[in-house]
Amino acid sequence: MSNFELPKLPYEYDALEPYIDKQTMEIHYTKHHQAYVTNLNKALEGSEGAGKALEDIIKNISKYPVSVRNNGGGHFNHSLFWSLMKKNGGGSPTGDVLKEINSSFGSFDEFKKQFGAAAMGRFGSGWAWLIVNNNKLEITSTPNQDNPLMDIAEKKGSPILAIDVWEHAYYLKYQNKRADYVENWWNVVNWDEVAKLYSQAK
Ligand code: MN3
Repeated sequence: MSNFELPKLPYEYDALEPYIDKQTMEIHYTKHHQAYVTNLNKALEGSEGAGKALEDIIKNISKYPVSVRNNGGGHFNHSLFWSLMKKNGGGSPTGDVLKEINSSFGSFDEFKKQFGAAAMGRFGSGWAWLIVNNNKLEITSTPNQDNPLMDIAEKKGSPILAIDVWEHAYYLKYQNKRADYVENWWNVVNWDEVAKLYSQAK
C-alpha cells in the first residue's frame, strides 16, 4: 500500500506575493500537487513499487509505468520546488554555492542568464534545473514531470535549484509572459535551502 501524502507547504499561500500570487499558489498546491500524490498512490497500488521510497522509485523510473513517471515526478518535483522558495527570499547565494557558481558560469548574473535561457528554452511543459554532477554544477531542463534523478534523464545529477515552467505555475498572473515569471521568480528563491542541498550533493 502506497500512501504518499501532500507535504505541508512551508509558508502561507500569499507568502510569495507579489511575485507568485496567492490564487496560483493555492491551486498549484491543493489541486495540481494533490493530484500527483493521489494518482501516484493509485498507480502504485498493488504493484511491486508500493511501499518503496519516492527517491528509489525516481532513480529507477524506467522500470515503472508512465503513470508512475508522471505522477511520481510531479510529487517529487513539487515537494522540492516549494522548499526552494520562501517569503523575503531572493538576493544572491553566498559561501560555497556562490563560489561554485562563479567558477562554473563566470558570475552570478551569467548563471541567471543561462538558467533563465534553459527555462525559456523548454518548449511546452517542464522544468529547468541546477544540478550537481560529479561535483560540478550544470544547468539542464526536462520535459513534463521528468527530473535529473531519473535514470532516463538526458543529463543526470542531484538537483539543488528548480523552476516549474508549466503554464499552471504562472498563467493566472503572467498569462503568456513566461519571461516575466522567470525574472520575478528570482525574488523568492530560498538560497539557504540551495546551500543545504549543495552541501549534501557534493
Ligand atoms: Mn507545477
